[in-house]
Amino acid sequence: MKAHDGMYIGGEWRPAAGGDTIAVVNPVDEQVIGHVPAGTAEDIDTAVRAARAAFPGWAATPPTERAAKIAALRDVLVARKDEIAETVTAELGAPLQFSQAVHAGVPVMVAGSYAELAASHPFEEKVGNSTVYSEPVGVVGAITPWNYPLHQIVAKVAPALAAGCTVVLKPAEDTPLTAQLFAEAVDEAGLPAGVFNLVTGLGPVAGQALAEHADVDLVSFTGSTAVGRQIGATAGAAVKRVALELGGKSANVILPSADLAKAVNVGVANVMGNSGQTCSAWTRMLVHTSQYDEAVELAATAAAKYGDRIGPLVNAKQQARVRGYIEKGVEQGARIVAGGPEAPREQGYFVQPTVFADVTPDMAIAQEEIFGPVVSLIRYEDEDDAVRIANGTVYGLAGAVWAGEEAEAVAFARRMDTGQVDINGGRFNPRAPFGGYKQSGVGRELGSHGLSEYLQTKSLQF
Ligand code: TXE
Repeated sequence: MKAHDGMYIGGEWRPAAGGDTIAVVNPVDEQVIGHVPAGTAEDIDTAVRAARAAFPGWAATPPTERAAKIAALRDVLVARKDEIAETVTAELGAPLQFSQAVHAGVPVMVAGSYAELAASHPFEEKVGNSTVYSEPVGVVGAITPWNYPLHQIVAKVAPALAAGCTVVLKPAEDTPLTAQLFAEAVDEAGLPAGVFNLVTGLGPVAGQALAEHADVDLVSFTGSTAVGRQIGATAGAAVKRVALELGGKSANVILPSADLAKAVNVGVANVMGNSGQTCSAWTRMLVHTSQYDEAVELAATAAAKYGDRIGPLVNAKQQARVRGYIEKGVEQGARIVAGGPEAPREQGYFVQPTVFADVTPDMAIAQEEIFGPVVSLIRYEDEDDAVRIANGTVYGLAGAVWAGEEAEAVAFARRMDTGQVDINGGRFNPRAPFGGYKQSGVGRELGSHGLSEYLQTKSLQF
């Protein structure tokens, strides 16, 4: 079990300077399951100072030694995976099996990939008559959301550490217990004091203080577009590096040659996983007009099977937001074929797995990120029409294409304005860059592209 309930700064556990705490709630039964410190600007400043003090030593640590520490961190995440899964389930509400496989499993893959990349990355390269050094950017302020509590942390902290940066993390206030577990893992792995620091607290207080801190060299943020815009503006004014991973409205394009039943079933599963709280979820299913009615039936049947098998949303605000979108869909003329806006249980922040038919591209449910278990089926006339619809939102984070032949799907995917596309289902690759075109964000996470975010280059000419 997690041993600490404080913040982790400079290798020590402590309460917030102001002494306040935030309650953590289990979204299944709405019971308070713990309290964490409500950090303020003062705590952020203490943590940034600790990270700054640790920076020269960590930056000068040979990459292979940094790699060994990240590998040790991965090993602790493996050893404590049951605890991680239970903690995510307690504060996010995800079914335990999903927490074990995804919430605890994926961060191990990502940490493992950065242990390898830290050891193999060319931090020094000869380019003609120059030597190019990749050097760490400095102190990183990482602000993470609650939807994948540990993955979001590891996807920022592991590459930052691999690069030689030091970090101050402000995790989401809904899921801070997982972040405390992560800090324990860092401590257990033997990372030097101050290399990683955790400040729990509210977004507009601790998060904003971190984003605005003059001695933070790079802010890496994942969350809502509204906050991302603000953080980008602050970073722009200070001329500092920023990485933003924001919302999505990804298209799942089913071409007529595809295995329709498989594409629809996997497509529905993709949205229902994590109760739809996934920025890359394929929330718009694009189906050729000749197969539309059949796809609607398949999707309705698939969604109905989820009934009780999905977890709640993270909090009452998200539940209200998603139910509001379902009502708006009906108002704007879309047809519910599974689920609906009514809450399925009296207790907990549950929303019914919902499928909309007769969705047109201009509707709010086809344009805006809902972040719940809601999938919209949109019909297209021909391939050009499908491309127009797929690209017709302000977002461009992910997507999927299904076709009889891979080459046909690839040709379509190349026409999509989006950062990642799964071909005939795809498989997660921790080394594949992940990030957005258009308003889905700036920068990439994962793999060597993710590592580069935390590096700056210096070239010496001879
Ligand atoms: O996000 P917030 P919310 C989208 C999704 C969701 C919506 C709202 O559509 O429905 O955003 O979610 C911190 N300065 N995504 O309200 O507020 C906050 O404490 C600095 C997509 O939960 O953006 C938390 O740590 N930081 C997404 C983090 O920002 C601030 C994942 C995210 O919270 C801050 C989550 C401020 N002023 C939501 N205000 C994805 N891309 O995966 C808040 N924060």
